[in-house]
Amino acid sequence: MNRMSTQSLEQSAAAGAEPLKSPQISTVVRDELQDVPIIDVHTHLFMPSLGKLGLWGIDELLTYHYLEAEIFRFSGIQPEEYWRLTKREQADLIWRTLFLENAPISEATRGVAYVMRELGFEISESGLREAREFFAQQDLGSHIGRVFAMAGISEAVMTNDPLDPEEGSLWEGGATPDSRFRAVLRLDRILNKWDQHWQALLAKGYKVEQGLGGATLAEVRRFLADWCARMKPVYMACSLPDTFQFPEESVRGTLLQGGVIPSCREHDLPLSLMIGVRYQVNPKIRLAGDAVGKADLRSLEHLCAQFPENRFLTSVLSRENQHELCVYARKFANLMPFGCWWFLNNPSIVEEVTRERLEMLGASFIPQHSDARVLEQVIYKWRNTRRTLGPILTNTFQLLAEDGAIVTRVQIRDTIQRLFRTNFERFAAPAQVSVQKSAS
Ligand code: HDL
Ligand code: ZN
Repeated sequence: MNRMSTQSLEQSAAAGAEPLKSPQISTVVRDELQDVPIIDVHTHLFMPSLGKLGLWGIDELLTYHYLEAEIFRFSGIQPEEYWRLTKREQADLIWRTLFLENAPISEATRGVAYVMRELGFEISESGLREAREFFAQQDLGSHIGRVFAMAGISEAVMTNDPLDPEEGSLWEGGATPDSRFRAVLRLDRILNKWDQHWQALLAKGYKVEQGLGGATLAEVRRFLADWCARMKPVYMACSLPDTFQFPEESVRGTLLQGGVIPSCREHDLPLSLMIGVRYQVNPKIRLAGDAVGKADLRSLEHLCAQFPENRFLTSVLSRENQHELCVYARKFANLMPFGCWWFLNNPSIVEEVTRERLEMLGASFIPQHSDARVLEQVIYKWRNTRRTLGPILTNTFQLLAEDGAIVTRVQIRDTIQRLFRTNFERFAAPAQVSVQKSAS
């Protein structure tokens, strides 16, 4: 390695360009991961002006559908009986059963235990009471700031449903934007449940027909244009079943081809496809009742190949689909894999998926999103992501150093910035996502 003069070494050290020795790499990776202001590219959080849609506080944390799935395994309570309880009674039951009577060792229970500890509360009867008192005194605006700072995120990307009667009317009434939140035009009701929702568009003055005849596709594009103007989304999105096919002679196939995909091009927006859900395999447990299925990703291949001008931000739910998603991302630059979604967001799987993505895609993917439904979940979901990815990125750079390249703090910082910020900023609607200079 060429010797640098002492002075230039000091200059380069200050600038982070000094070659790192292998043992230094883990500390640099940990620090840069800690410092990066992450963009959380998919959540179910809401900006304050969307009111009660935004969930926060200990009773919402405890009645998260991930924990509801677990309570039915530990407690003898039947779903029908559980749903008759009040939210507080549900939270009391979950707290007692999953946190006091049993060790909170699952990913979702341990996460709430971490949030409680970070906020200064014990895992005890009194801890729950004190937490409730704390949350009752919080002002949401400043609480959001505190929670985002604790989680190390700068923005949360929302999931906004224009056909949800409550949310739609809030947007139509002029919901005040909040720079910490980005909007997303979520299209499940149009693409997956057209038969149940086409009349909502008709009622709003869009001349659509159930059979998609007449001016329907143009009117769907006009509906999307109106909502793009209202929400200024950073992408359009839809979750899709494991049986999703494209092309397909179907309502969804026609609406995608003639409505959503051209509209995304018109507005320079990616389309987020979240593929692999087996909806409501157990409807008795409601939101917790969805499962997973391996999808045929040739649908994705056809979309990326047929629409090279479109960008597809894609997460797949089945672990068995992850490797082929990486292969497809190598074939199509308009495909951006993101996140370890839902049943994948567990360290054992995040590690496998992230390693194969780094090996096959370098830093050209988005490693994670929180999918948070309750504000304070971002505290544990992003702490867990940093904890899981630290050793993986360290190993990646140690291998690079071992194989003869010079590794520097600047390189590590730039890689982490790309993974957790700039990949999204460049892929999403550039006009909407303020490309903030990364923290120096
Ligand atoms: O469709 C989605 O966006 C999924 O993330 C569902 O909301 C799912 O219920 C979920 O919360 N997964 O984490
Ligand atoms: Zn989600």
